[in-house]
Amino acid sequence: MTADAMRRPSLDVARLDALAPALRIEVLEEATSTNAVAAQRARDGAPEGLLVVAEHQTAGRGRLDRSWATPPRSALLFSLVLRPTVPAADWPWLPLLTGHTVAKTLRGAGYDAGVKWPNDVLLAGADGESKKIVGILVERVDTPTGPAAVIGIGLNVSLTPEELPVPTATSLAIAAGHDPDRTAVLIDLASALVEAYDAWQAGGEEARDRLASSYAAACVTVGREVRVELPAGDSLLGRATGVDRSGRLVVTGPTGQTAVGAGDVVHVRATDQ
Ligand code: BT5
Repeated sequence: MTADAMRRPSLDVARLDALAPALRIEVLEEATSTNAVAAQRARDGAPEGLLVVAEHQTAGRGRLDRSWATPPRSALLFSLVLRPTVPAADWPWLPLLTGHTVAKTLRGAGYDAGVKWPNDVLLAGADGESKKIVGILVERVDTPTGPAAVIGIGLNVSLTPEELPVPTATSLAIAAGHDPDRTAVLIDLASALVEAYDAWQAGGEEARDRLASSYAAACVTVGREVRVELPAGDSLLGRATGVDRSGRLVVTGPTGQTAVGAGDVVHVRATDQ
């Protein structure tokens, strides 16, 4: 690691014991992608609750072959192995549950965070423009003991304005004016995720209804005029009017209502700003 990277403190691994026994933590100085490592561990039999954390990623992944980049020790980069028992039809809610929980946790810590459908977490800037602070990549992995889900989260913590990989990004430090303690933020986020996931899994139909209404109420995309860019290069224009029972965004336009799933969308852009 370069001298520049060393100026930032590493995670305090001893304090992460606070997450046991619900989670088993593996902290790596460097990984290609924590999602790739967690997926391999799941294929090798890792049980639910393995949390792979990296101080740096050399091949951080976004959706659709896009990349995720942050300087060493400037971010929280982690992937959680889950083995959900909910019906397969409810799996698409995992990314939404994750984004919703992360946004709520950041709001609890005083940040003006919101979730953009399906699962980008944005912070409102002083100029009123929202910027991306968290990226979430949920992948399904087939393993010898059944399908697993890998929940990958990248949160920009101490990046300076010069270090942001794209102009649409921001960091907690830029918003707060000081560097937050990464270890404390990781403990808060990981415990909130475990709690929300357990309640959703154990709560049956009622908990899933609750998530659907609480997510739709919190999602900053609902109520906006949007352009949804589709993989074939065409796009859908209309007002985002809700989120259906499958977690799809409902867009109401001149030709009626269309529901789009997260997997079918390249970008969603608000057009009413
Ligand atoms: C995402 O993809 O937002 C999901 C990113 C998930 C990253 C985590 S890190 C831990 C785990 N291990 C992995 O390998 N991945 C997960 P997407 O919606 O496709 O957005 C990717 C786009 O975000 C890029 O094309 C850039 O424009 C932008 N981007 C890249 N790095 C960023 C950053 N640090 N902050 C904000 N935006 C970024």
